[in-house]
Amino acid sequence: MKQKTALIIGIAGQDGSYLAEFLLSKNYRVVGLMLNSIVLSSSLIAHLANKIAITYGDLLDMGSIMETIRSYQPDEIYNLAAQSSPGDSWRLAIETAEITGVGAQRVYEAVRCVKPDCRIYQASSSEMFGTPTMVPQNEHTPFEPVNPYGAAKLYAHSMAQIYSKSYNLFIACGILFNHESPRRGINFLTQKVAYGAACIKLGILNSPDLNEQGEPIVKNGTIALGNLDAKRDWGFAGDYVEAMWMMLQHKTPGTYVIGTGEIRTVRQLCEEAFHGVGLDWKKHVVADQRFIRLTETGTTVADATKAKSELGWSPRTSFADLVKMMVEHQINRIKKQQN
Ligand code: GDR
Repeated sequence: MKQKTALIIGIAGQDGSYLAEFLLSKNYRVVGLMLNSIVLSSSLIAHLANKIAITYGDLLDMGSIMETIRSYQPDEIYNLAAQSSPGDSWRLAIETAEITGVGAQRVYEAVRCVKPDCRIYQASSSEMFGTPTMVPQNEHTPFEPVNPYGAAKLYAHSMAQIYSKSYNLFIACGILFNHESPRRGINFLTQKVAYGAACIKLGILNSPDLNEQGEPIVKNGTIALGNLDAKRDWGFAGDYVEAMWMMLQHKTPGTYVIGTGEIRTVRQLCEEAFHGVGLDWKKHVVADQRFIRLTETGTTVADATKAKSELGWSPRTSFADLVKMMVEHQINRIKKQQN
């Protein structure tokens, strides 16, 4: 069978790096598109550098996307690039619209013009549900985004349906709920908590890594967080990239909700992380108004029944194992830095 080529747009992010490893294990030729400001040797894909092809481009630059598709003739494209922080999306509202929203449309346009038989995976998000009236959410739950990020993702999601129907393109959308890993960016909640618990366990009471406000994430032995009552469905990113691939192997393009179906609060996350290293989270976590969002997303939890029945996908990693993996990774990382 002919070797397939996959283009991963946003390969240097958490999901891109796991997906690249997964596709290599499936014998794909993997091409990664990334921003030229990213330093490959210190990126999340440094260990894959001699196994993949790297090209530089930007979702803001239609020419770079078209040229990449023309040169590599991919069978599958995974669009994972975005301004991916809902919390930052008020401050970066226009950039979020341009990259996360219209950027995805540029990919659909480029495929339409250059290689219309190429299958596209679009990373949609549970943030499109905003304040959902139904809990849990499935593919029929109405969308009601509450931040610029959710609105931009919804634009990209709607355009995927329109391009699919109007031009007969194969565009599958995964509505992914929160997915985390040791490769998560430091300003996302789970990594902030994992890093904080690891520092305090190792006796570091003022950390070198800084939070969204430019202050040490651990300051005088405590970490400052926003809304401790927020509820989320947290899964492992490594499990979720397999669902992306499965969507593109299905006979027809569809939309699939991907999540664990388990709901936890920020407090429960803190408890799990600190308890795992023998600490009481209540002594080390403080609520700080500065991290509260202008509008908080409602209770998002996935009903992934369709993905299970149509694709055969289910999450494999438990919440406890995910948190343990992240805290242990941070402990090892900090110890290495100390040596
Ligand atoms: P989210 O992820 O916005 O859900 O988007 P994040 O980890 O930033 O927030 C999760 C929840 O934790 C609450 N929270 C805090 N969040 C951050 N970052 N920092 C804090 O100090 C803090 N305190 C409480 C937040 O209010 C929120 O409720 C992620 C991203 O990966 C998106 O790209 C993706 O689409 C969605 O998940 C599904």
